[in-house]
Amino acid sequence: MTENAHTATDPYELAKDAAQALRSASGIDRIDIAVTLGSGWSGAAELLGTELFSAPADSIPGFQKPQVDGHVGTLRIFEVEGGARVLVLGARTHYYEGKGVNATVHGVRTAAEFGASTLVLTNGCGGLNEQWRPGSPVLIADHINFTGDSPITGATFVDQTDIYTPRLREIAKKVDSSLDEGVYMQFRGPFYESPAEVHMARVLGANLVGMSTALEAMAAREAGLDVLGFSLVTNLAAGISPTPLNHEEVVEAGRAAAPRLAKLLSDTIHAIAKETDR
Ligand code: 8IG
Repeated sequence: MTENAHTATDPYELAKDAAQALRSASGIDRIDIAVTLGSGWSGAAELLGTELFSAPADSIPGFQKPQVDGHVGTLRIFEVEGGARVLVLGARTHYYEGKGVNATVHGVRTAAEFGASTLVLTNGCGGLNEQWRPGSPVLIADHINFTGDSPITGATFVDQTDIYTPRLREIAKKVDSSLDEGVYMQFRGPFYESPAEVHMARVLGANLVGMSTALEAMAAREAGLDVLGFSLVTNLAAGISPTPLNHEEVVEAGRAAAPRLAKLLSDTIHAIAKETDR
């Protein structure tokens, strides 16, 4: 076991180091809820409550600069009404970046080490159900991890029944009774699926396709967290729409949906906080 926060090689030790670094930097000894902001969902942070802390992600052990846009995500802690503390993970390392599965679930493990009991995962993804117009939020009921990889290793037989906690899904549906549920299939990306692959996803029982979330939910489950997942259908998956989707239309649909998504996510987190013992 290492004493140096920057040299832990075991991914679980690195998450402990990261949680300790967050404690020292923020003066906050533990959080209650963590939320990962996927594309389309970032507006929720401003609605959560009082910001107690903010830091560039790469100032904390194990969080990395994304290789592409060079934009460093931010780690923030908010106090919501009632006193619960929410860690907002504005940085996500995607599996397709090639840094390994441990890097992709580091934020999840750090949240668990920092005391969280609940993790809310959000993403932008492709939808297979034609009723889900671009801009529609969908609750994740279950997933298919199609990456061929796992954050869980060794003889650790983690139960994935109810991996997306039914109690939390009920809370979300109370916040918005029009929410549909879907099955999310994580591909390794970074390519979008071919129409035949989207057809395969449907045959296998999925109706949401994306490049995150399943591996993170697995790591959360291993760490004993309750998990809630929201997808934003940003586009109809390849081959579902007879006409290829116009990129500007997709961007515009996301922009138009942003206020609703922010409110849905923030209201759901507030409702979860109310039912979380501190
Ligand atoms: I936004 O259609 C977004 N992310 N795999 N497929 C996959 N990921 C996505 C998609 C999609 N749209």
